[in-house]
Amino acid sequence: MAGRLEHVREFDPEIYTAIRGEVARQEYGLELIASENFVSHAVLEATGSVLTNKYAEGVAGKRYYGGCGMVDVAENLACERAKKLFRAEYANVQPHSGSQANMAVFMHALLPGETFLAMDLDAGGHLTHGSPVNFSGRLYNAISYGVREDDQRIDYDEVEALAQEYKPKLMIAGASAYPREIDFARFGAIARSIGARLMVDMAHIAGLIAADEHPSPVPYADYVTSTTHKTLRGPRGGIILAKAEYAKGLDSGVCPRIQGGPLMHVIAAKAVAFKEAAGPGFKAYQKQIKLNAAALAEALLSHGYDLVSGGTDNHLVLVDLRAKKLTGKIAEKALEKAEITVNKNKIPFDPETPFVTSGIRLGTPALTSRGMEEEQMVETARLIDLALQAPEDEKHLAKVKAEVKELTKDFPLYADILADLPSVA
Ligand code: DSN
Repeated sequence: MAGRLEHVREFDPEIYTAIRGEVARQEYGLELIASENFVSHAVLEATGSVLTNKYAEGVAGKRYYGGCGMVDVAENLACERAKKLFRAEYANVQPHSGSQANMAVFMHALLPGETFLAMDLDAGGHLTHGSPVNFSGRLYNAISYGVREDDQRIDYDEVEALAQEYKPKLMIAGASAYPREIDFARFGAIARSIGARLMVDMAHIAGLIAADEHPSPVPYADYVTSTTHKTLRGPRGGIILAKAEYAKGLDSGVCPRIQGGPLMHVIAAKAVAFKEAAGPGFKAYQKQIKLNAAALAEALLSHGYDLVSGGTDNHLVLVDLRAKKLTGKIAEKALEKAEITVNKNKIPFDPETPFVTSGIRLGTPALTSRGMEEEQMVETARLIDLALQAPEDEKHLAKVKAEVKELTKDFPLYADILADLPSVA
């Protein structure tokens, strides 16, 4: 947030109070949602800029509206930086979200009713990878692969067999709740063997990939989609990377097929985030995210928690709560009362519904952004365990919350912003 919000405070105290309360929540809580992060002040300023006022349908240099000179500068910088960061031939930085990025690729690669193969949401995939309640499952013929029951890892032989059986036109790799490295080379080989195109949705691990902390899908995939706000630590939004030959088709896949005017303030903020990701410190940051996830996993194991696949290779840990006789729903609620924010999450072969679940998903990008290291992950695991020992005891959870606040005080995040935001009576 650029500035002191004095205009919002004066004009709309209710919204001001909600924003101030959220700054305080982020400052004094332990944020463990694996898909969230804390952006820099530079990204916040660009997101809050007057670029929000500009309509710019089309692409830089070829717009449907006048006055696009400055936003063209921003969009060109964002595209060039994204291509360089991920060593890609083409980038489109206009998708408003990861779902829009995926939808634009579907528009380009498939006709309604055609077949694609992707990871089941229940096994760790994503809503837009063929869930029957999503456009992807409603408009196209979605075939799913899962993980093995014994080690909860992707079974590449099963993927290959399904590819051979159904001959999908498009294959999708990528997940939103999978704690292990994904073998994009293997996916590429399977896709090529059946003449399918490969889309990789790298949203969760884009930051790791930018820092070479996870193998890149770019050499193997026809399309790579991502959000910009997870490990990558940019503003909320999506991008598409691809081979140059798909440029024209993907540009129109985004606009006019699924979007009109792009969000130019967000595109400028994406450019800032890509510059940060190419700069000094980002590699060490991504390395620390992984070290922190490994430390959190080990500490949770030592407290007797079961982890899906036994651990983690990336930024997230999926906890199977069944041995603790807890559900994801109960755990999420109890932890929230202690200002530890997680999301309930299905585990593979989960007997519970998505509203209850047997698991919680934890990620370390946000805590790492505020400077926490392995020692604080051990402490975080202790606080999680402490809260979950009495998940319905309000007094107990209030005590844990006080400990959480103490821990966060040593790792200021937006303390300067909060100091500039007086509470309204
Ligand atoms: N909602 C995101 C996540 O939490 O993984 C995926 O879009």
